[in-house]
Amino acid sequence: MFAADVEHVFTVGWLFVGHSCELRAAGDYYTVDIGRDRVIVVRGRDNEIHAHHDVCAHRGSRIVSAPRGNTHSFVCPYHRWVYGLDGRLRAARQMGPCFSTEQYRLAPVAVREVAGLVFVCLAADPPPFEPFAEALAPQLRPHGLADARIAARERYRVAANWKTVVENSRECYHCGNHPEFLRSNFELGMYGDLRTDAGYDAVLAAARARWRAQGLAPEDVNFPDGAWYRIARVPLREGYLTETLDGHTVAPVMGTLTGTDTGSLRMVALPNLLVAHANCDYAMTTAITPVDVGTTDVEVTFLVHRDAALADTNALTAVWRSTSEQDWLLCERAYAGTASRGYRPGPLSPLVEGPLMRFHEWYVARLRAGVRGETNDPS
Ligand code: 3BY
Ligand code: FES
Ligand code: FE
Repeated sequence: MFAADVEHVFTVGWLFVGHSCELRAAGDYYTVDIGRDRVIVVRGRDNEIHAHHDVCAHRGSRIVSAPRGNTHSFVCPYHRWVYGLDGRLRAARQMGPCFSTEQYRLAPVAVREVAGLVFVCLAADPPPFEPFAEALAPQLRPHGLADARIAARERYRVAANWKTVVENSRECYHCGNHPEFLRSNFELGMYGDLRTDAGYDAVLAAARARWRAQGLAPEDVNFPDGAWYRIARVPLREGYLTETLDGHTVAPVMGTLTGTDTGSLRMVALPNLLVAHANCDYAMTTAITPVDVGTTDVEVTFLVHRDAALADTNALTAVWRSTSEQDWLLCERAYAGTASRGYRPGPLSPLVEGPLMRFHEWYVARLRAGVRGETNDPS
């Protein structure tokens, strides 16, 4: 099942791979590993973002050794074939008179950028990206991520299957485990959470009216027609301008936002952008990589205004260091139990675990489409 997940669920559709602000200058690149594939994502001389398989067109060697950096060209360490940033072969030594460099290049990978987030698709015939981009851009662009800078990054190796980690992120039934998160966040308001509260509804309605007045389009997009993404702006608790322990901002207002009254923009892009939050002063993305059946890598990235001078990053990362670590412990315990002989699936709450069921439906549909070879499934 793990091999099938990687082969089908992770290679059929779009995957979040990182931020465009890390690819500011021509030659800036990073690599991402997806199962047995490694993709190089690079800013070309044409100022476009390109993605290539890290596989030499000669005898297949991996080319790049540093996971990120800046380079003029990609030189294969084996026999020194030289590729341009656009993936074209520029030079190959001693290949005889019949050889033409024009016939060879690094195999291209489909890549798209929207409002500073970079996605790739390993499928030969990628599903459409535009519906997602059109839904996300008006909401996220004002937060200025494309021109931000990475202020901090936390990496975790979690002893749990990737689906356990996704399931955990799809419900707030367990949010009592997150005292730091609940300082600024309501426990309600998660898509598919049917708990009602007149106080929350009133706060949300008032916030939406204020956001609309600022031109922050407040319409939520919740996995339309079973699609792979969710985009929603939610209010924070009274007195909290951002998701910090004390509610104070840690950095200047980002992008073209006109003030701090922006709430918190929530994004999910299945299967691997577990969650992203864009607040008025910082943004956070949490991306997962499946390593093996019982291991998942997680990368949490914090972005702030490019010119923000942070004395230290503790105030920026405190809520998420606590919340992430609480979540990984919950996931590890849940995975250990479900992997044991004593496990029988228990009931899910129709009140608060609806989003998990939606994830299960999405996963099964994806897997089925992948197994059948229907790679161009728009969901
Ligand atoms: O990602 C999580 O595990 C939860 C779900 C909702 C809030 N968040 C901290
Ligand atoms: Fe890359 Fe030979 S394998 S140059
Ligand atoms: Fe959690």
